[in-house]
Amino acid sequence: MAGYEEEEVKLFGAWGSPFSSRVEIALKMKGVKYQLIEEDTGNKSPLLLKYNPVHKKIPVLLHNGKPIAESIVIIEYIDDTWKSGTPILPQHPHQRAMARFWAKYIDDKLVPMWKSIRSTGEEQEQATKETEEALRTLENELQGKKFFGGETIGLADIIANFLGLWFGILEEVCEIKVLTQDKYPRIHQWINEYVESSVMKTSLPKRSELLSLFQTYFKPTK
Ligand SMILES: N[C@@H](CCC(=O)N[C@@H](CS)C(=O)NCC(=O)O)C(=O)O
Repeated sequence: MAGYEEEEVKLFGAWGSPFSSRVEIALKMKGVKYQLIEEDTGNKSPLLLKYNPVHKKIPVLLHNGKPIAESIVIIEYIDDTWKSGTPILPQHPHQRAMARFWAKYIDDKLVPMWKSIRSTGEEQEQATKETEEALRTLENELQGKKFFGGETIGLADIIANFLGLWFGILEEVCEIKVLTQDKYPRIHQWINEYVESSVMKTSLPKRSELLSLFQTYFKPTK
């Protein structure tokens, strides 16, 4: 849309981060041009610390010099700011509330598991149990639906980005299997629809490259 090209949109992120990827997906859904500033989370830049002094984490969106942190907040900001492209949240207040509800559930219950799933012994058992409980809930939620957002990808789907690509990679690296096809057929179907969708084909990092990254950084010491 006219004028958008003149705007300054910078994303402080990292190509292998599912959180950073969420924001890239939202920007691509809206057709917003942006510059990705690759951060090293082990050696954060002064600018990242300046723009996200509270959490000191990526992603941070810088729009015309104004920073916004936290991926869910950033995605809602993107949806509110750019009316071009594909809407991310529905219009109806109840549907908007439901989208936010599931986005929060996925963020709270599933995403923290990617760290603990790498642990061993009792800790891993507990983490796996909690992950399975969350997966069962999501499996139920997908009944009769293509995406968490219904017929199209919405906020909750983007927040479940980790489940779409990263989860399987972590299972492979950690040599565990939680997300089995027989227990979670709808989630498997969702993953296929998600990664094959046109926006994800141009937004998600390459699986083989992510796998190498996690093999390097996340392989548990045995
Ligand atoms: N709740 C945050 C989570 C972001 C996050 O965990 N970012 C990680 C990279 S994947 C990070 O910056 N870690 C650096 C640190 O924890 O110091 C969001 O949704 O944006």
